[in-house]
Amino acid sequence: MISAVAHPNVALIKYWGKSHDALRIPATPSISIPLLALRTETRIEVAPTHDEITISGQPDTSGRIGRWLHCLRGDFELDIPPLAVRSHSNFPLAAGLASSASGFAALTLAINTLLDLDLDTASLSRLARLGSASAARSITTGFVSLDGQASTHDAWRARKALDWEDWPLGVCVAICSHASKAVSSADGMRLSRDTSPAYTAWLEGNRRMYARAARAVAERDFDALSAAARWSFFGMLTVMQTSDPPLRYLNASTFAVIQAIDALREQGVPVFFTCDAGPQVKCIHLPECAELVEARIQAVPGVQEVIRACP
Ligand code: 2P0
Repeated sequence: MISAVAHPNVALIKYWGKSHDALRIPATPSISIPLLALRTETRIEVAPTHDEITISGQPDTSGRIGRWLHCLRGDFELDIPPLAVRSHSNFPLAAGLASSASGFAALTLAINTLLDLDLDTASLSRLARLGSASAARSITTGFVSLDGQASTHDAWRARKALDWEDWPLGVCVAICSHASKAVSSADGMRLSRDTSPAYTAWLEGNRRMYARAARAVAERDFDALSAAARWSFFGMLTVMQTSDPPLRYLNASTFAVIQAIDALREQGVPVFFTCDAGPQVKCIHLPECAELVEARIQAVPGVQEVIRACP
């Protein structure tokens, strides 16, 4: 039996939209940081006849992992035997906390060990990306970029831009709902690409923000990173809200937390926020103001739980 662990990640520069659906090739590069207190552990062993997949003790009814394994065995010619896969996460699933990222990353790492593939980070991230594009960024920790110059599978891979130890930021997550999302990220992205009049401008602007954020990470410039992340979040939100029908992943508590964080920032506290395809708010801050940020978001009505995800 092989066991592997991966952490979900939160994108500061967002991926929202694909240039190739089946190969999960993003239409825009992204940069993420890990949520180190959140983890998915995946155990695998060879099964007698066919894949048996359970997620938190329940059979995987989505079929998503089975389809990914089928693709690796077929199109990518990996000699993967039938697998018994058991995956457990210590955080709510399908609520915008990137459980598919840590899930596919942990499974990719486990398969790499089981089959003695000895793949490097770039190759592992390409395989994980075929399951869920954000999983490519969970193959390693630290500040991780996912980019590629062309619309080809090989070009799009993750790489570590900076070790976490070199700039260990604080991350607090405000859980604003435990409900599963109504529209999957993949369906939401397709809808945005097909219907949002803001989509092309989003792709162009987000590429510029990616370059700025990469520079900010290299220079450890918190204000510059915050500004790029803010643009990326609101750019993605604009595309979601101008999709037809509009994609509504956030709730009233989400917006209340956003206001609270903006108020702290106006008082000079080094903190910014971002959200994904779910109502949770990830608050990124310099380590010295962890208690202040945590207490402030805990006090927002409707916040159900606050998770200190880093350090
Ligand atoms: C991100 N999200 O960059 C963006 C921001 C959600 C909002 O990556 O279709 O589950 O499996 O590639 O990776 C969530 O999308 O979607 C995501 P697929 P995935 O983190």
